[in-house]
Amino acid sequence: MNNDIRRQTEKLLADVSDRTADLVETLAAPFAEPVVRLGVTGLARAGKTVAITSIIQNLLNQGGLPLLSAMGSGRILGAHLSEQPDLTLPRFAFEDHRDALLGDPSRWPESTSSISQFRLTLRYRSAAWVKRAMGGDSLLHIDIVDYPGEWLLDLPLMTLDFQTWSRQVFAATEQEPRRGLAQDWLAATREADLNAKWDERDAQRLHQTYAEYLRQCRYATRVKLSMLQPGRFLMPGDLAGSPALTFAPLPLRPGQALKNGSLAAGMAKRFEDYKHLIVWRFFKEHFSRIDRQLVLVDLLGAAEGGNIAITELQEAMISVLKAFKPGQNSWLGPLLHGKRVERILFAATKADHLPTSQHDELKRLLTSLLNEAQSRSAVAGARTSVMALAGLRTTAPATATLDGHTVDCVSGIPTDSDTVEAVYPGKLPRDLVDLKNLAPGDLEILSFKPPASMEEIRPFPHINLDRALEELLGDLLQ
Ligand SMILES: Nc1nc2c(ncn2[C@@H]2O[C@H](COP(=O)(O)OP(=O)(O)OP(=O)(O)O)[C@@H](O)[C@H]2O)c(=O)[nH]1
Ligand SMILES: [Mg+2]
Repeated sequence: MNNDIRRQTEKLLADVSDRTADLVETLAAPFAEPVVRLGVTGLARAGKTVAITSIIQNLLNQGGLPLLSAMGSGRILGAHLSEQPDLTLPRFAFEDHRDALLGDPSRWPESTSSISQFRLTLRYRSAAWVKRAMGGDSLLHIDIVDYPGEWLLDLPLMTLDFQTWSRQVFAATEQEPRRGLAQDWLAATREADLNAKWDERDAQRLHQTYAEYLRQCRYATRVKLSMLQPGRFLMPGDLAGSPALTFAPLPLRPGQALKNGSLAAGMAKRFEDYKHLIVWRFFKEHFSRIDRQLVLVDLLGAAEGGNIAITELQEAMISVLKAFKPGQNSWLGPLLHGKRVERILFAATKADHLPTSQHDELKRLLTSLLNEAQSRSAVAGARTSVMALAGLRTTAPATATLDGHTVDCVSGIPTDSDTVEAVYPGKLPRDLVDLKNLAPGDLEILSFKPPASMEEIRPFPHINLDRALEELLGDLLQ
């Protein structure tokens, strides 16, 4: 069977089995305990792990979430950890991440490069007397799914062929900072003979130098680029080293014919395999089942990277928004069977780097970034909101005198220090254009250590985590 027919057949069979599963789920729904699948995503280092750890810690140890209305009004009767429903998915390592934060010295959790899941069950008293009269206390299972935002950025690849995608990747290296960061990969590509017979080691060498270039684009100091495809190259999960990830773009023209059995033809095949075996499956098996979505956006991090970093963040948001607008996407729409994410919250993370007086500004800037992105990609049907958030508040308000004026600061323990310091981060501009054109040093976003005084049995300090939960889940706890 040739590859295309095999793929079509697999998709058809998967579709039939999906529809059967949907039907069974619908028939069983009135008897099942309510479950909500809450996706938490964001690009690398956006703050997903910290936010989820804090959500779980604060729900388990009630008291720190007064603006979650069910909590504030005392209707949450208890929270406990339950067995997650998908036993083949990695479990979100809540206890490890929490213990890292509680350690002495306290550490930020390790970076995670894959999807994971966690089930937390809330027992609550409904606000509606009819519901109370009928069944006493109610249960809500919250299945939190942590997945890399990079995987959503693979969406546009599905409609591109290898040559066109390659052309786009090479065109991007004509500008700094990509040009400088791409030098080793471009040199390796120049040495490669595209018509030479396929050899796995050539593919590995090109893949490794290309993946390293992507890592530099994300992690090098003050770069913070976002449009880094394929997403799995940065966040491979358990697929690191697999053939489906062993490819790299090549200097080709759109429509250029590729010699059978050559390096170029082999790379093009791997690209197609990646799309169909990995991207398609992620959207089908995981993305399609999400009910509510928290998208964490490190706008302050991008601001450090300047104009290009913010422009790329905006492009990334366009891709993310398109994933939530499946109707306009020829392959994604049918795969979701009409199911939609019902609520999406975009949160500007690490708001504790700024004094409280600037949180509205941060929210406003993220709103304009999204509005510009949305005008090109409106989200139909989903309730969308925006806020400033910190999964873990590491700073306290402070003031200082600067050039004879009192300015709002934050005080915390900077990563490279052991003592509490008051830091003036600068002032966020009101406008996105001004944010893109900040001069180096206008905004000085220091990293802080986690606060030292946290305890296992107490809620963690945060900013707006309760507002975020109310926005995402409040209606389900009525
Ligand atoms: N001050 C502050 N820093 C934060 C907060 N959340 C995350 N950070 C910082 O951002 C880093 C990354 O946070 P993570 O939660 O690991 O981010 P992630 O999105 O899970 O990152 P990956 O797993 O690498 O994709 C942390 O190590 C902290 O330095 C926050 O609420 N406040
Ligand atoms: Mg993580």
